[in-house]
Amino acid sequence: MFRHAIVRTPGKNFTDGLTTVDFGKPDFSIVLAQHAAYCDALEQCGLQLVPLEADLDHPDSTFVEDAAVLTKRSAILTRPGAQSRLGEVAAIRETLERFYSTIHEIESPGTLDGGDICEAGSHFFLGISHRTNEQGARQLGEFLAAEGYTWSLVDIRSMTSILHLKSGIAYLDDKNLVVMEELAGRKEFAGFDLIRVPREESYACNGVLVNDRVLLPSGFPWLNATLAGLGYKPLLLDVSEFRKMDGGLSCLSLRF
Ligand code: CIR
Repeated sequence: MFRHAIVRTPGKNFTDGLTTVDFGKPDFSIVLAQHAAYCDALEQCGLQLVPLEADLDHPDSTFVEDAAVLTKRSAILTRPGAQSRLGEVAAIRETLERFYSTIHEIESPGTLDGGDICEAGSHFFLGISHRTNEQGARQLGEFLAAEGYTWSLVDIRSMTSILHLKSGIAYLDDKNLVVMEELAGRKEFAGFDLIRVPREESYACNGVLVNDRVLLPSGFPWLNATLAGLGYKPLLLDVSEFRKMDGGLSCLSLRF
């Protein structure tokens, strides 16, 4: 069970952040409304919010997930792969120090974005992307192994359709792994029960299980119906404005 979620209000320069997609410029008033609805949904799932104020020095800082990886026993501060995001980690450190007595960090030349890290029960998938390099992933792997987790690398550098590994996969529970069609054939996922998402709904792979609900982006009826059919309880949220900046549901919070 998660009890808390760190979230950060988007700053008014949110649209100056990084993006690789061409879906137009986010409308800031809708950004704020969608973020508020996201926070309400987390509360509805039973979480207590740890809200951080907008950080105008870092336009992408509302995507708090990229700055840390959290396990049951420790927090691992990342070293984001985009230069403009490196400074986001300091504030997340201060916040996590209130909750964790063990804090590790990824060190240079390692780089790592939390969006590349997918916890799947006692195993972690570590994405190697244009943000997370092998040194960063292996440093994280050592911290995880010391806590008894297993891990494996999933190289997504040849894919142009996703920024982070978790843009294309989401672990639910009981070995159920939501996976975009392009990744479904990867041998790394053998042993898991794959929910293969058709190409037209790939974006919906960035869902997140929060206690008894699965947060899913609205507008993807196949995955919504499929998860409901498996007994999950989807909670649909419109994140259109975050999608324009390569973001989604998982990256907007750090849950623990
Ligand atoms: C970035 O490019 O870093 C942000 N605009 C989006 C980060 C999304 N984070 C995530 O998927 N974990």
